Amino acid sequence: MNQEMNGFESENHQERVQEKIDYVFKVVVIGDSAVGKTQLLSRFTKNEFCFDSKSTIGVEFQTRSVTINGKVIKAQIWDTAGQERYRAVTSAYYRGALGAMLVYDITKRPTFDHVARWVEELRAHADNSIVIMLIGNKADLEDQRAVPTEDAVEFAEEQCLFFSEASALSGDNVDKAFFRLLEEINGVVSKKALDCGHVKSNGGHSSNLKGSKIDVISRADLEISEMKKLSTCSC
Ligand SMILES: Nc1nc2c(ncn2[C@@H]2O[C@H](COP(=O)(O)OP(=O)(O)OP(=O)(O)O)[C@@H](O)[C@H]2O)c(=O)[nH]1
Ligand SMILES: [Mg+2]
Repeated sequence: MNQEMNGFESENHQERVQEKIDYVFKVVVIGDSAVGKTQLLSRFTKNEFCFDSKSTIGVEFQTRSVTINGKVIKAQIWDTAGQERYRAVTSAYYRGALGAMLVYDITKRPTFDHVARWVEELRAHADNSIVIMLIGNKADLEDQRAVPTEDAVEFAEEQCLFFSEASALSGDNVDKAFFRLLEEINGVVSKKALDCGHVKSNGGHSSNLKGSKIDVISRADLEISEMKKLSTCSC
């Protein structure tokens, strides 16, 4: 893991890296209203949390530059309202997105039950190589848990998603989850570039991009750990 991945970067660092950005990765944050999308974004980009956050209206994005495998990557993270009536977007919001944070609230079962619908929306509107990270937010509210971690792990396995529980309030796993997503996007982008080179050099036949791994942050220690490689994964 790069040094920049271990903590929140200073403004100086941000200014320095802005001068030489290798890639800009667009990431969208989706999920039901009030699951904590805006606060996760705020924690990752500004290391801030607001208790009385208002529902997002329209679309906004924030950025944070990080270094992954020696490349300076500017994560441009888009946020919109979870509530249907405020969502003036669909295709435009997803256009060009390389990654998605799909958030539910571990204390509100319906927000997890709706995750399948959000995945469908992603599959319908986003590029099919988009990397998806499922996030069970509000992990600090363990005593109010309504979604067992195992249910989310099972769903993530079925759908070939990365998975993590996190807390925008405490900050637990927020950086780790975003970095994991950005690392994976970086891998996809590098592979695409290689495949393009391959196509150019041999005149055709590049392999399709395939998801290969599920990462899970366990409830016990909230650490990202590698899980089994899925042999049945079809994505
Ligand atoms: N305890 C706890 N509360 C959280 C956490 N994240 C967000 N909240 C609270 O949950 C409420 C909703 O958070 P938002 O970030 O505004 O939710 P949202 O998903 O952006 O909602 P919409 O913009 O309406 O789609 C706020 O009162 C936050 O303070 C968390 O990790 N733990
Ligand atoms: Mg919001």
